[in-house]
Amino acid sequence: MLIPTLKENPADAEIKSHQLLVRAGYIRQIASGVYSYLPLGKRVLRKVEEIVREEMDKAGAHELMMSALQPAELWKESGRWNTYGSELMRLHDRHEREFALGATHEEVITSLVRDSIKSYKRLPLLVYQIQNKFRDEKRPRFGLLRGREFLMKDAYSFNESFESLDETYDQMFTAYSNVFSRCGLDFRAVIADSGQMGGKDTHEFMVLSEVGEDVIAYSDTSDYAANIEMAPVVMDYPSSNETPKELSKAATPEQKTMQEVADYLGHDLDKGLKSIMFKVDEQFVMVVTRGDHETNDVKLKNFYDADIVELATEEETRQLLGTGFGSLGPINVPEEVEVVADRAVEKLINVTCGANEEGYHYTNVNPSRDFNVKAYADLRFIKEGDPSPDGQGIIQFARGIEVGHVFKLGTFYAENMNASYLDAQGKSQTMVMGSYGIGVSRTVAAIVEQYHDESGITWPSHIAPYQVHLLSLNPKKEDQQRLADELYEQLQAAGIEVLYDDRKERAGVKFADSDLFGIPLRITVGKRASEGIVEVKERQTGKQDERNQSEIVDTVRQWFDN
Ligand code: 9G3
Repeated sequence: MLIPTLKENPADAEIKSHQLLVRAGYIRQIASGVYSYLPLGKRVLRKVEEIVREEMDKAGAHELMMSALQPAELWKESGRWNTYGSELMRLHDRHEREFALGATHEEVITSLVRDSIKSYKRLPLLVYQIQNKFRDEKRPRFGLLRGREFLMKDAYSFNESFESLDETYDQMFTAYSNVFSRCGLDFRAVIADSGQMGGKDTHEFMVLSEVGEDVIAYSDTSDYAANIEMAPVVMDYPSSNETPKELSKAATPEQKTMQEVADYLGHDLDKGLKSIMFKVDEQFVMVVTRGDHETNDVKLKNFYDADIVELATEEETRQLLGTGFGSLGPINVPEEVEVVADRAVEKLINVTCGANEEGYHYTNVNPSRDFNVKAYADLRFIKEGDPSPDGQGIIQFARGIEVGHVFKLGTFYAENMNASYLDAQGKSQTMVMGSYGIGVSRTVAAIVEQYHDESGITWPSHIAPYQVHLLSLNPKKEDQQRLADELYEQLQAAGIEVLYDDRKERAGVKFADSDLFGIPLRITVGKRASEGIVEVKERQTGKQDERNQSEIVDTVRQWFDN
């Protein structure tokens, strides 16, 4: 059987799930972010797929399989051919026609449905597939957590109205909660940012983990949880009772960072203004925040409803404002620079900011008096300790791995691709869509992140590749070999999934591999084989016991039943 285990962690594996899945012979990388699933890995993948299938079918979705090869025309119709850069893997066929490898399937499913559904009687429609997706990530890493070819379940709903979409969305929400609970995961559904998808509500299902790339802002007393990218800051900033002083200028010759300037001028960070230059689509924008806050680029993008938001370069900044990043400020900026500020700035009194002159800062700056802004808006990242947006409790942070994402897409694709239906009055209406994704291969890795110990993986019982790992310690001994062979037959005859290690290897090698694999129950045939006695050990707890051969099938059945 192909299970190439390794004693050492692969050099490029930084996190436990990546290390253990490779060392235990579950996966092998063939290119950056591209993996093959070996027999143990494929069996686990199938177990997670089956849980997803059962919950999707229970929710009334029907499985289909779309093509991974997608004609560019569809992406030109939706207008997305050019909004995705090099992340969308593109190729030409033998006739030089343009194709994309499927990164997602909104365009394909919409083109399928618009040609086959014409009447409101056929809605709502809910279909899904489980298929490899291709996204040319700039920095693939962490094994299956961020790959360039990965297994996704993607579902799409077509509804008559937003009310109907709400119902489908809630059904999917429940199905997702069931999937991740059955996978044994500690997860949270968090309010997310719908990004360039347009659409309204969207939730991400996050598995709590220190290696998660996403940060979740959650309330310490209510069930409020949101991706930090979009978590709104809902708080009243107290008006300062200071009297505004005369604006003045101070030399800050060596001071570059916010902290150095604050220390030099003798105030805290929150009495300084931080000005960051962005390019929002083609417009230069200076975002001003309080010195102890961070600009949230996703909020900025949504504020401008922009396609691209990126930091301006130092030379662009120098050309515009005559100085580098160390002394930027909103006072007297040229008109091609638009100034927006976070709401926390509006009522500040007597603060400092860069003078747009190398080595100088203004002091006693009073925003409402000394500079004007296009708008004050919620443009900063929420912070730990801020009040929870739902008004209950205080915000804490946690890191999460996004394993699912449900979207209310609205009519974006149906409008762009003419997916319409005739309503009960015979009037043509635009379909309303939802899309619902689960990262199946990413879920496998997330499970390992939550289920492992220092010796290897400790799978939840019904995710493991096999239920029982049967070891014969000394196959040369006739009585051991015979008992182990008999047990193998008995367990299989009882319908129990058993992996049998009958290799001519030292016991230590077999035990080390067994700990790596993480199969829930291990049955070891050793010295007491002559008495028909074997050892049974639970992988997760380490609890072990001796059993007579005649009790084994019942012991295993009972163990998996409760
Ligand atoms: C692309 C590329 C990357 C992408 C997309 C398109 C993310 C893209 C958002 C979604 C929305 C939902 C159905 C399943 C659930 C998620 N990354 N998204 O559209 F061309 Cl290269 O995929 N799609």
